[in-house]
Amino acid sequence: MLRLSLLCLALSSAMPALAQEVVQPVPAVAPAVDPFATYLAEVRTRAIAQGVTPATLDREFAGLTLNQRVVDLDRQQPGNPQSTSFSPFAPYRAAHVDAARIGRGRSVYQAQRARLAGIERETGVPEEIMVAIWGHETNYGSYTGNFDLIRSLASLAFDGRRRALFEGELIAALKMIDRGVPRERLKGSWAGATGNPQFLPSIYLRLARDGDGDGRADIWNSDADTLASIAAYFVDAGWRPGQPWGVAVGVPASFDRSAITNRLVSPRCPRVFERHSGWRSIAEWRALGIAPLAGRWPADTVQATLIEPDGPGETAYLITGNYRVILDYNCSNFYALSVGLLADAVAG
Ligand SMILES: [Ca+2]
Repeated sequence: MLRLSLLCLALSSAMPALAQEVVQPVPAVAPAVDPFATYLAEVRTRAIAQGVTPATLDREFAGLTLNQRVVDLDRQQPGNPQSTSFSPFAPYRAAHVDAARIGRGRSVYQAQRARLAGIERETGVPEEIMVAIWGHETNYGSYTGNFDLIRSLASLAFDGRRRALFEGELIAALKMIDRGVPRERLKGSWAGATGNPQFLPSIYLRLARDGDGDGRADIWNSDADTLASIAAYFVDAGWRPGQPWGVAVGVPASFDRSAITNRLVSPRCPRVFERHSGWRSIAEWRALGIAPLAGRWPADTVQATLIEPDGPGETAYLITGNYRVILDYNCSNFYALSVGLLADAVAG
């Protein structure tokens, strides 16, 4: 009831002409207007314009309150473009590509082998890459997040630091409910990612797939739907079948890094891309003295950039266009390297 009255207040404040027609004594103290409820009333209008049903909005916004915790978590996100130092990759790798995650990945790989092979035949996305994404996102489905998505996204949109992003995702989540996804299934990370592959709602609407043929894309409970959806994401992001994500390489001590500098500034997560060298073919890298440490050496014509995540003298990687597809899933060099290395370990 309290929520309903606040919503009415918000609505009336947005419609002064209507309010004037109601003859009421002026209260001595102006009633407190809940800015969150006012904002939800604005979102309601925009969501209806995008096709969300009023009944869904009435039901899902009733009693909705701001979750200050997700706002605090969002504000703790790193955002220091002035800093020029980078933390080393090795400790991250030790924590994320550990024996437990590799072992569990191999079990999943074996258990899902027929299904994975079928999806790879159809999409060109390697079996072990699908497994590694699943492993990285939710430890193969063992934790998918428990935040109520509607509340988190509404809170983050209201906070406004990235309003366009989060309001769009809030409206996409409401569309999911209109499509029949129950609200109680819409749980996830504080930032709105949900299910085994941790898709944002807009990604779900665009790319979630029904892999087991029951007519629903159930990325929360169905392994088949989860893997088919991850593959659909990779196809959409431009995965090139037959190319590795990258290879571990050794760099000669005398290597002249000034000759391979990348002078382009990426419009998208520039801090991630500025750590990559310029592009060269594998044949050119070989001519420069770069040597593979193990595994497959891509074909001579494949284009790759060099990244030295632990600095000179440590293991480096030649990374291909497919590495950038992994970055599309989550724009972090540590994430993409770990996914690639976990995939190699699972398949190896
Ligand atoms: Ca299904």
